[in-house]
Amino acid sequence: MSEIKPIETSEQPDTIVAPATSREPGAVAILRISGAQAADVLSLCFKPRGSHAPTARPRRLIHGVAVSPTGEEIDDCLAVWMPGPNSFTGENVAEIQGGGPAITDAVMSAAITAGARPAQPGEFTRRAFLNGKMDLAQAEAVADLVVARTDLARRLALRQLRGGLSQRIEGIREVVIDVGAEIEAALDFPEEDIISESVERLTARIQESHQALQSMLDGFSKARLVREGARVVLAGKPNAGKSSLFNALVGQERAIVTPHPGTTRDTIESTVDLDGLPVKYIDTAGVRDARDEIEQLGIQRTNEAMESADLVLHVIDSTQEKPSHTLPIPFTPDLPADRVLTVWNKMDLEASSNFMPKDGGFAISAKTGSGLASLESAIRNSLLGTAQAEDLALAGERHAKCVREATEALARAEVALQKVLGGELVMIDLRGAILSLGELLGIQTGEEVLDRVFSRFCLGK
Ligand SMILES: Nc1nc2c(ncn2[C@@H]2O[C@H](COP(=O)(O)OP(=O)(O)OP(=O)(O)O)[C@@H](O)[C@H]2O)c(=O)[nH]1
Ligand SMILES: [Mg+2]
Repeated sequence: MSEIKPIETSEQPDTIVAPATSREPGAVAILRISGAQAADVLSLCFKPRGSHAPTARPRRLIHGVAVSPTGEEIDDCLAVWMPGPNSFTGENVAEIQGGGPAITDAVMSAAITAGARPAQPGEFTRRAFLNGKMDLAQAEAVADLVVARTDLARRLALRQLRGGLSQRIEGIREVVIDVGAEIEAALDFPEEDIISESVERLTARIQESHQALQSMLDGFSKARLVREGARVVLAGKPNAGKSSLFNALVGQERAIVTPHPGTTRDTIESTVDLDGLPVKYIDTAGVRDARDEIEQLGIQRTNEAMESADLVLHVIDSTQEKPSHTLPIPFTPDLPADRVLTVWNKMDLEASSNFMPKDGGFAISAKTGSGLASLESAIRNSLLGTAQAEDLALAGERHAKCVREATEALARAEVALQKVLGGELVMIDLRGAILSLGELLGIQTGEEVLDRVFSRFCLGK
């Protein structure tokens, strides 16, 4: 039987609680509470050691004990009180810092008995968004930052959280609104046609916005690689040295290497951080006209891996093939040339010093490591090119969809304006572009979109 009565909920959003740290045992686990009743919930499940109330000194850690609804001591804890609106969610927020999972569970049930309810994934950030603390693109960056796997991915997410993407989109949206306002004004006075000098100037402004959005779209596939990682498949004939090269690239003896052709039967994967780009290398079974059923199945997997690859390294044994030939990967479907790098291996056995691989191939030795550094920078370069952080601004299909729609609408507006098809037609497309850009920022975004965005957050964020 609980001695504490749940607090009555008012018109305001209910008070939520969730662990903000992982459930693994650790030195510190943090429970986060947010909502109008956060102060009451805190007072009911946390008793300060000193004489001050737990809310007496905002934003300062205070020492005390967490207590169960029956008043039983759970453990020594620290608590911090952060009254709204100057808090992460914009609401009253309290955090209780305790120890491992059992302590967190006990404090969490005390908080629930005291009137809070368990938060949904992403609900704290959703409230921050709804309270105007950040726009939708910034809110998404909170989740990206948590899952960033490399330093570059972290920097891109932080840039977005600081408003890098939002400011660019907002700037373009403002220009489109301006142009729209000018055309709208002309529509109100139909006797004064938009004179051709204005048409030129307005077209130029639309074009500029269109190009800025297009260059963001161009960088989108690269931004995806930084966020999700690139798949790089090593393929070629048996015994070419694929597994040896795989081990050298991942920096560990992961794959079995033997002098017998047909050693690797199944695909083997390992991910490395290639100067900020997460790269998953995939070693495969050598491709040949195999009789053995297991080997045939392995080769089938090689082909499947190649189909989903962002880049294929075609590994060739340079002691077996002539460098003057352009070699396709045997027994595999044709791949576009920009998705394949040809790698001539075993150069340590190559007697002639003027071995010149054809078509920009790379001469390396998986055994000695020679040529590996330039191969790695070529891999990074063919995946990312010379893209700079600002070209990698779009972080996710939702962003790309909004920008794509705005770009298409601006292209139509441009044509309509050029052909002087009439202001109303231009306005339809300008309004479309303004809506799409607003959607990216979360202006007038429906519940459904918000549900989708916040459902991928972890609990407690
Ligand atoms: N000298 C020399 N030998 C190499 C080099 N790379 C691989 N080898 C040798 O070539 C043989 C085959 O190497 P693996 O890495 O197993 O070749 P693979 O392409 O994975 O072969 P499969 O798995 O059978 O398709 C082994 O004896 C390796 O030691 C190299 O750069 N130099
Ligand atoms: Mg192998």
